[in-house]
Amino acid sequence: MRLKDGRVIRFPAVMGVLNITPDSFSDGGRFLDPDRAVDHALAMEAAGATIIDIGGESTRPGASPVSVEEELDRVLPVIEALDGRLKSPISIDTRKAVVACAALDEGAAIVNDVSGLTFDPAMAQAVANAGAALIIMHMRGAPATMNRFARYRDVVAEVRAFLELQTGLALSAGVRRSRIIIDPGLGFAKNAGHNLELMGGLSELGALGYPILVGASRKRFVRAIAGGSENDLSFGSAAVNALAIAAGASIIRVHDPGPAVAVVKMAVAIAQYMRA
Ligand code: PMM
Repeated sequence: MRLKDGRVIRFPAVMGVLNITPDSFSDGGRFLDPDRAVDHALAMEAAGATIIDIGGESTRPGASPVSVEEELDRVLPVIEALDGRLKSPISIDTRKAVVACAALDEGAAIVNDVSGLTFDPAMAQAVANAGAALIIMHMRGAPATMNRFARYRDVVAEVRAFLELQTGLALSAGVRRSRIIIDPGLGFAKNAGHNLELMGGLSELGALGYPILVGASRKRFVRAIAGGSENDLSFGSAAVNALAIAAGASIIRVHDPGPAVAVVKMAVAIAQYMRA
């Protein structure tokens, strides 16, 4: 994918997660100090991440929203400090257009909207105006309430319909087709069974014609199925990531890019020989 500034992201890519929050699922509280956050972003790039996803609002189930000011205070100093030091593009993980615009002004190139353009009516236009890339993720409700909405008749079809609608919205606002990425939103208003069904139906989402991002790293369904020890979570997440790549995913979002790069290399090597 070619970004506005000419940088190219080669797929499949590993996106490293940097949550600057006190309460995120797996790395909450670790990177609230800007210097530590900057060091971690650089370390993830050195380990092979080619996108760094920076977020200042926790989206774990039940998390309470943070104000625009708080979110900006968390992410902007880090994005600013990374300017000129990080080669990889930064994606800003936010639902708010004001935060997205400020981050894009500081050099971020991608907006990762976990609400899939449902939270802030100004988001699609903001992304289009900046010429940024956009990740449209499926979610229902908000992190504080989403578990209530984990009811589907056909989760793959419903997620696909949502993504079709929201990518259409992005296109009408002027976001370039070649800069849109879709994401089934594993764990967002979905139970473990829904996540597995979505993994099984990734190729149906791929039929929409956009690159797919899969974020499974250390999520609750991995814990429920693979187990909760450090090793269980790492290897369980790696299994999801390998299968995602084999099913055609273009980006995996992970907390530990080093092993994920090896997973991608291996999965890509085998996927070229997979038979229908
Ligand atoms: N998951 C989380 C946060 N942001 N963004 C995208 N596009 N896809 C995801 O699956 C996703 C996301 C929650 O996980 P974290 O708290 O470990 O960052």
